[in-house]
Amino acid sequence: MSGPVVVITGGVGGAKLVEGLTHAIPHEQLTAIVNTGDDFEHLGLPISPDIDTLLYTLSGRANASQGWGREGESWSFMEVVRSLGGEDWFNLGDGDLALHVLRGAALRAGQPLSAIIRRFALNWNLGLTILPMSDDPVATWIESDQGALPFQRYFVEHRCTPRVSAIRFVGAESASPAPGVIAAIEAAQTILIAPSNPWLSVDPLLALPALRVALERRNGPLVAVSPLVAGTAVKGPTAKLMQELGLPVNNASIAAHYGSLLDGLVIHESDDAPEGLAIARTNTLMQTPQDKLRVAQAALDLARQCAG
Ligand code: FO1
Repeated sequence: MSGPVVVITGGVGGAKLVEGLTHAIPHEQLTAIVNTGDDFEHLGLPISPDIDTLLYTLSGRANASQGWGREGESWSFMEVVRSLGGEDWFNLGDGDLALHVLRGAALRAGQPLSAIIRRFALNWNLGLTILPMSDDPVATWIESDQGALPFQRYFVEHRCTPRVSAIRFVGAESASPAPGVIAAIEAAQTILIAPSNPWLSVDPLLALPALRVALERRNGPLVAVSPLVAGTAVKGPTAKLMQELGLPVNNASIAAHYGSLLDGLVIHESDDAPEGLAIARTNTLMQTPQDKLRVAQAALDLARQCAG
């Protein structure tokens, strides 16, 4: 696959596929469009978890076992916050703090998020293009049996225990795709959806009208990697969420969720194959660099097969 590749990603699983793709194709051919629905302001600081997880993962700084934040992080800031009775349900590591402080200063100086992230990626020598889905605020809200919760309160404070009845993306209707997002989609020979939670990490992007239309209009292959491994989610609330939404926890539900957008689905070798679209099977568990490269290659190969 020689042409440009766009990968739509959010969360930890998504970052792993993007890392695999950076070893499968030249960096200048790869654009990651990242979910910002998880973003929020905490202690006056702008937090962009899915972007930061990608920056850490691709720069080799990520705490892989934790799934977020930095390896070898120190926590002096949080110790003092706690001692002063500050909010401590959301942990900001001392190194992580630098991203939020610099991002906040740049945003207050009027720089768009996309320009800030481009500069961060450049300073960490990341050759691929990383685009937030939008420079406008979009906030994922969870309707649950504990009431309406902003995403991080659901995910971190309540540890995904509330029972979810609906998910809303406040601001999506009026948010514009970030500069370069539509152009990247239109120029892409291949578009991949990473093994991110479809309802929480991919839907915020699909809720941006102009982004969804751009995906529907292009006729190149669009392939997703299922977030389910051996019939459940590797990490995070995907399986629990699907049950709460009344959906069978299987790849047929994943395929149905993306509907006509999808040409192919990469599924775990032992899982069910949904009808009506091209399927590739591999071990989709990504723990080692070899795993990530294998899954990236499987997705690119399936896209090539779908392109005919
Ligand atoms: N997740 C947690 O479970 N606990 C935390 O204290 C926490 C802090 C945190 C700080 C910065 C950041 O970028 C991510 C952080 N996360 C934390 C993970 C975050 O909630 C998730 O990465 C995404 O929002 C879901 O994909």
